[in-house]
This record gives sequence, structure tokens and C-alpha cells, in this order.
Amino acid sequence: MANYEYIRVEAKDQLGLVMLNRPNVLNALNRQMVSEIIRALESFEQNEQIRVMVIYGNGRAFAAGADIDEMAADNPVSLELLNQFAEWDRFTLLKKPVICAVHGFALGGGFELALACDLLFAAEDAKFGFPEVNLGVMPGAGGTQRLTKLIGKTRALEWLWSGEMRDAEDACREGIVNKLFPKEVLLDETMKYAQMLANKPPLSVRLIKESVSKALDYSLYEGMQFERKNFYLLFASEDQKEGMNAFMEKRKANFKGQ
Ligand code: CO8
Repeated sequence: MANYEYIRVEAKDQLGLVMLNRPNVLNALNRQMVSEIIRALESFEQNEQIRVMVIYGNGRAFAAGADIDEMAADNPVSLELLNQFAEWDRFTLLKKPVICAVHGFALGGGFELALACDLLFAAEDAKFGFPEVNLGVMPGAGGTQRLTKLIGKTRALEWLWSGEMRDAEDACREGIVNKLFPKEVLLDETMKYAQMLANKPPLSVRLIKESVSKALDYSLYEGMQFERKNFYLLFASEDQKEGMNAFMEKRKANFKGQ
């Protein structure tokens, strides 16, 4: 497995785990770290053994945002030339499920990373927010877009303008957090869920992800046409035969991802 400086990566059965690992700065995301996260996820994407990916943080936070020390001296031209978001954009191309387990702070870029994942599980101590407004900037990695699509315009504006942190229960009520757990069991419960998902037919799982993502961009009609093609496509898979035969033969299906 590749050598990373700011993350730790582990393949555990069918799960690909990425741990953010700059605990002394609350896992502040510097550019190299973002690059490492993307490269690690892409390598799991290519790994046939891996069916589900999980991201979590080491220390007392998930991630307290982009690394402010690194960003402070940036200017529009340096940012344009750096084009750091080209790498970030590759996150949306991942087809396997990505689950995020958040404890402690998920702020700014850390919250954006969590929102980019497919499911978000949180510990009861989790705190979410976009403090960028207090730094004289704003979210830049999808925060204004993803939050608005999830909770609606006026609620997103209120939260983004205030820069305030909200607790996990609030985030759960807003529909941002899928499941809430006591901190001590967050990772175990996330792994259990990830393993359950890993046992589902992988082609169905990825085409459901793709179709649901399209629902955010497409009209209902276009989305349904897209869904239908994916539905048809699954009838070309061995897992469709296996799943339906297993049902009729009253036995457990053995899905192979083909
Ligand atoms: N960047 C750099 N260092 C940080 C960051 C950060 N975002 N957050 C915390 N740290 C460092 C602190 O400087 C401190 O370092 P040191 O011990 O050397 O002084 C260490 O982490 C521990 O932090 P605190 O002592 O401040 O811990 P507290 O428990 O007192 O406070 C807070 C925790 C409230 C989370 C506080 O650290 C804080 O406010 N952090 C900054 C939060 C923030 O403003 N985040 C938004 C950053 S901007 C952004 O994310 C833009 C995203 C654009 C796209 C990015 C794509 C990746």
C-alpha cells in the first residue's frame, strides 16, 4: 500500500478505511492531505476486494477545516494556478459507497468532506459548521451547494451566514446525519453497517448511488429515464440471476459483483 504522511489507510476484509491523521491540528486539511485522501479512495475504488469505503478522524476531531496556516497567504492567481479543486472534484467520480464517521469537529472543509460522502454517521459529541464567514471567506469545496440541496435555501443561508457550530442532534434533525451513536461505539457501528452494505450486490449498490446522485441534477423525467437504463443494465449481471434464483429456491444469495 502507498505511503501517506497525513492519513492512515487500511484494507479490512471488504472495507477500505481512511483515517485522517494530523491530530495535533485537529486534522486540518492541507493540500497534500486532500491529495492523499483522494488517491487512497481511488486506489480502493480500483481494488476488487473492496466494496465500501469509510473515512474517519484520529484524535479529538474529524477535521476542523482547511489548513488556515497554509491558506492565509493565498491570492486569486495562486489559487487559480494551483487548481487544487481539480483533485477534490474526483471525489464525485467514486462509484463505490463512501461512509463518513464524524466525531468532534467537522468544520469548513472538514464538513465539506463529510457532505461529499454518501452517508454520514456521527458521534453524539460531533459539531458541524462553516466558520469561513468569520475568516472573511466562504466555503469553496461544495459547502454552499451540498448544504442547500440537503436542507433548503433559507436554512442553509441562516447556518452559513452565522458560521455557528451545531451539534449532532441538530444535524440529525436537519437530515444531514444518517445515524447518531455514542462516541465509544461510533466506529464499531459504522463498520457493522459498512459490512452489511458490502454484502449487498455491488453492481446494484453502485447503480443506485449513481441514480440517486442524478436526482439532484436532473428533472424528474430525465432522472427516471436514467434510472430505467440502470435498472435494465442490472439484468445483464450474474448477480441478478443469482438474487432472483436464490429467492425462488428459498436460499441465501451469494453475490459476486458481476
Ligand atoms: N487550520 C490550521 N490549524 C488548525 C485548524 C485549521 N483549520 N483548526 C485547528 N487548528 C490547530 C490550532 O491552531 C491548534 O494548533 P496549536 O496547538 O499549534 O495552537 C490546534 O489545532 C488545536 O486547536 P485549538 O487549540 O484551537 O483547539 P480548541 O478546542 O480550543 O478549538 C476549534 C477548536 C474551535 C475547532 C478551533 O481550533 C478553530 O476555530 N479552528 C478553526 C476552524 C475553522 O475556521 N475552520 C474553517 C477553515 S476554512 C475552510 O475550511 C475553507 C474550506 C475551503 C475548501 C477546502 C478544501 C479542503
